[in-house]
Amino acid sequence: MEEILQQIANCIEFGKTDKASPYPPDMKGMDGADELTRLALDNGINPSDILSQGLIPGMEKIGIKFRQNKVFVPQVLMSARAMNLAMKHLKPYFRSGEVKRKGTFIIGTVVGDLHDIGKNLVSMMVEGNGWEVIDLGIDVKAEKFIAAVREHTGSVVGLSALLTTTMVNMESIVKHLRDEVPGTRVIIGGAPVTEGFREKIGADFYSSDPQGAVEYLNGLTE
Ligand code: B1M
Repeated sequence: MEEILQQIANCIEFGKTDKASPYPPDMKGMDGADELTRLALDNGINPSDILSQGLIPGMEKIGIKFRQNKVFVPQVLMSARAMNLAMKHLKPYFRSGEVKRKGTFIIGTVVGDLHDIGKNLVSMMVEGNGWEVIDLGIDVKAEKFIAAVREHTGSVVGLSALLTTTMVNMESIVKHLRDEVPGTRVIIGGAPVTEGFREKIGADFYSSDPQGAVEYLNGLTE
């Protein structure tokens, strides 16, 4: 059992989606995350173990390598694709409640801002670490964040911005969230955002990369 979970973790880490994929070259012809997750379930391995001992360790490793500049956006996207294929097999167990998520994370790029590549990476990394992610997309107004938090009580909110002209919109979103749904935790990030800015607007956490957001979220569950 441990061996197959280790193989799944490797597929996630190295972006081996399925047998047909020629990437990475040294895993060509081998089963990928898709086949191995199906095989693990067919062999009676608990879906929670597949998540916690296969998918999550693989995503953690790629997150750390990305932080250390040992891999770049394309590799992370391949890992996320492998993770999505594995997740497809686990979805029924999430729906039935047999596999529990760590919590819900609502993310969006703030109003006025159309950049979504960084936001998508954060979203994939957080999902791969066992959280349910509700991605509100780009150009998201405070009202939409508030409605989502009301629908998913206790969720954590993530705000992304790439422009100096739109990061300022984070301030009013945080303020509205504080007024409307007190106690909601807010993480902010994006190239122009800084720790000093976080302090100024009163958000709970600033992360310069996806891994920091994952570590903060996981810390909330301890
Ligand atoms: Co835009 N753009 N852009 N652009 N664009 C930048 C950001 C810019 C720095 C380019 C430049 O001038 N050198 C500049 C901003 C200047 C500033 O404000 N300081 C700029 C500009 C000016 C503009 C327009 C105004 C251009 C124009 O039309 N005149 C316009 C604005 C449109 C709008 O949003 N209203 C515009 C448009 C676009 C495109 C649509 C063409 C395209 C976006 C496509 C898309 O996202 N789907 C685009 C792109 C691609 C860029 C650059 C080239 C790349 C951004 C990117 O995706 N980086 C960018 C220049 C650059 O960075 N080299 C630029 C890769 C991504 C992985 O990094 O998003 O930083 P990033 O995410 C990181 C971290 O920041 C962090 O994790 C990610 C992974 O490490 N992170 C979080 C992000 N969100 C987080 C949230 C968290 C935690 C961490 O917690 C919640």
